[in-house]
Amino acid sequence: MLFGKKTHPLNFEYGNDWSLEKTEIIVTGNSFELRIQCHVISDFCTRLHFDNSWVSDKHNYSDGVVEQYRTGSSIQPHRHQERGVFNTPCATLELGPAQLAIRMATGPLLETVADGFGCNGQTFTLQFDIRQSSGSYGFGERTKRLNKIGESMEFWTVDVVAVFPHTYDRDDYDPNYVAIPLAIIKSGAGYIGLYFDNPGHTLIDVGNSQPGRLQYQSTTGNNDVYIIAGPSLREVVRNFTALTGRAALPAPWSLGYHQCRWSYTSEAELRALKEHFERSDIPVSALWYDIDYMDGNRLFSWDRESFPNPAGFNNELKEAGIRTVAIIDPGVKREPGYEVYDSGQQSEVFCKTLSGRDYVGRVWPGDTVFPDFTQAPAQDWWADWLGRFVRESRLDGVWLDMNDPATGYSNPQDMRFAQGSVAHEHYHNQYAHFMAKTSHQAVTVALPDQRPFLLTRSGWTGTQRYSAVWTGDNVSHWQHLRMAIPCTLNLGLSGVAHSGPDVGGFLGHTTPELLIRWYQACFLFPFFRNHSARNTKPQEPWQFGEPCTTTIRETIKTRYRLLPYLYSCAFQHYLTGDPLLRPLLYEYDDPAYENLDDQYLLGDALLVAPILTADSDGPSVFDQGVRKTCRHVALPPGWWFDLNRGEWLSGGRILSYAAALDEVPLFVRDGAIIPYYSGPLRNGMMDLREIELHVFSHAQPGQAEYFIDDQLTQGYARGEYNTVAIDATIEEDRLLMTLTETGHYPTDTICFKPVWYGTQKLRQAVVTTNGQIQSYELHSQTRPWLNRNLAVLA
Ligand code: MIG
Repeated sequence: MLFGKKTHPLNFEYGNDWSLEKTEIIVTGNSFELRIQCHVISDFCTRLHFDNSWVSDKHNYSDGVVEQYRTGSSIQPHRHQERGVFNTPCATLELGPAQLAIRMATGPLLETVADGFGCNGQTFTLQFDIRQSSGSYGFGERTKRLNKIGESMEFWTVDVVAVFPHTYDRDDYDPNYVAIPLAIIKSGAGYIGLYFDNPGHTLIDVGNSQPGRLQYQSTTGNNDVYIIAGPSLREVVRNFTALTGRAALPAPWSLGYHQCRWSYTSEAELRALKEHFERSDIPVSALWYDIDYMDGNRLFSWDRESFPNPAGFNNELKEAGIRTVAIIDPGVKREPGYEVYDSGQQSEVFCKTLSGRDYVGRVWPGDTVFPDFTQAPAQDWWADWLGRFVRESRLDGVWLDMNDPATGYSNPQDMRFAQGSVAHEHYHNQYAHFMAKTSHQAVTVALPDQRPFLLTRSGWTGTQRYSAVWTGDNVSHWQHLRMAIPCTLNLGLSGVAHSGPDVGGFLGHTTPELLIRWYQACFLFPFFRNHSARNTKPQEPWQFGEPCTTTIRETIKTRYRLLPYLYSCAFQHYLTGDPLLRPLLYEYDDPAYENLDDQYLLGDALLVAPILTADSDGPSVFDQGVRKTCRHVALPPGWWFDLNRGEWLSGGRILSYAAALDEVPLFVRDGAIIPYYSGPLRNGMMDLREIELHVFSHAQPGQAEYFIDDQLTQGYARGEYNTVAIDATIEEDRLLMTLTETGHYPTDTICFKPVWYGTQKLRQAVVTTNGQIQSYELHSQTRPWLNRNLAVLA
């Protein structure tokens, strides 16, 4: 596959005539016929189907859209002047022989250029006029900036390091591990989502080769284009995640801090690691097994010399509040006599070549074969092996790697599906997706009524239904640290709400300053894991001694203190599709924020503006003998509480902010109520039945929503949870809080204690929980935030 090449717009042929049929508009060119149908998917979504006469396999292999939205009622077109028109609840679509105009019921209009769609054989293009557009987002996992205007992006999942070895320490490679062909376009006053549901090789050029023109191209298959209503960015994302699914609620431990390395190679090393965490007073929720736990890289095996009793050891860790996750690659060692291989071969579960041989790649175990996760026999076989392995080893989660799929020097195109009957390209981008889907099912069965935790490297639209994503092999470079923010933000806008980078950087050697800044930049990311490659400088939190260890410890602890908030953001994602991590644009639709990607919001209340440059790259200042690095912080309108200085700042402006090495510019919105855990911290063990409600109220009354469930089982999915509406106001010198719990979970299972951050001196707090009144005398105390103790009234 040659990346970076596309069909020149002048090499397409465009339609020159059109006619109407019952449920189709038929466009003809000299060399092709396009039959265009329109389906109402829901009130918020309309689908256009382009059936190209050159495409022989007309089946859409995509598993991106959830079942419920795959069928729709087809719409009859009518003639209006020179155009064929489809009227649907969310949009009116007007078609000419080569033009399409999309008029959203919510206002925005998107039109193609004069030669707007056409074909070159199987290759298909749609080209929109985006001269009026100043922002474009989504596109899944990407390098570079948040706003993709001016970029060209390909959708073909790759093992980045294997494909771009020489460009890899830069930040401009494309494609990436995950492929999600979603373009969110700001058009005039509103946003429109276009989801191109074609799992083959596609690309979207957003004004890169021709400014003002968005070009979509697909090289195989027919195209289903889902048009998704806004008009706000929030509504597009909510609607897109309704269409393609949302992440289930995570187990709280998976929202904790994770420690990984390629590789911890023995039980003794892991035990020492656990003891080091405890000795350093740094909580950790999970330790990870990279490939070296296996016996010769054979799946579902342990190197028994180094790991004599994995189940016993994993249980021992669990008792100390530490979970374990093991890496699972798809490649099965091609070795007659190895049970996993033999049984797979007998059941014919491996991908085949055109001639019907088992397709062979070359990865860690040597020659390897690859399960065909798209087919039921392989799904059952995998569920059996993986389920048994997870259960018997007492693992808590699985880490799916190399599923791009990485095949070494072996050409992946030779890998076919369904006993060789389906060409590679139909499932290439979905290999990881089906691996995640199958593994998710396996773990759900193996650990009944728990919450499966999976992490995958590659993925397709909708993979968030099964797994979290990490953004693959980054480098210990400042550029890669900066890139982590826009990349994670765009993943969130593309439906993948649970993701994060390797903290500290995977390849290359990190430095103390870079490591600290990386922890600070990512300590509130949905997935928070330090991971590094073999032969690199170790980068566990204590590796650089003091004062690094203390700074990192407090950063990690603050993550745990905010775990109830992270959990409620995850709950909100499950219910609405709102990502946990959001660009400012998500909450404040201001042109000033269209390109802003060096700061972000967690939920709608916390603003994080980390230091992303080395102090030596300045600008820096000396403040009372302490060296501080400066940056600009855009504070949206209203008042914000500065969690480093403990003071209220007025927003609607850009601040210059200086932060010492142990500081992260962190602000809370006026009117926010943040649930905070102030109990003891030991690894992943937290008793979340006692929660503090930190009320940040200056000019606005406080308001928030909290969710209560068992945090353990799938009960919430059956409706067993409560929503708590929280209000806070001031009356003279009293803080009045009202908590109203509704839902299908027992009430009063959690004790909420108020903590006050306002400017006013208060004497008392009166908390009314479901009608029960309790009052608290408020006394001055402190609460830890990063490396500061802030004075509060509690
Ligand atoms: O070829 O399992 O992205 O996180 O440590 C490298 C070893 C294979 C790539 C993953 C990385 C992991 C590594 N894997």
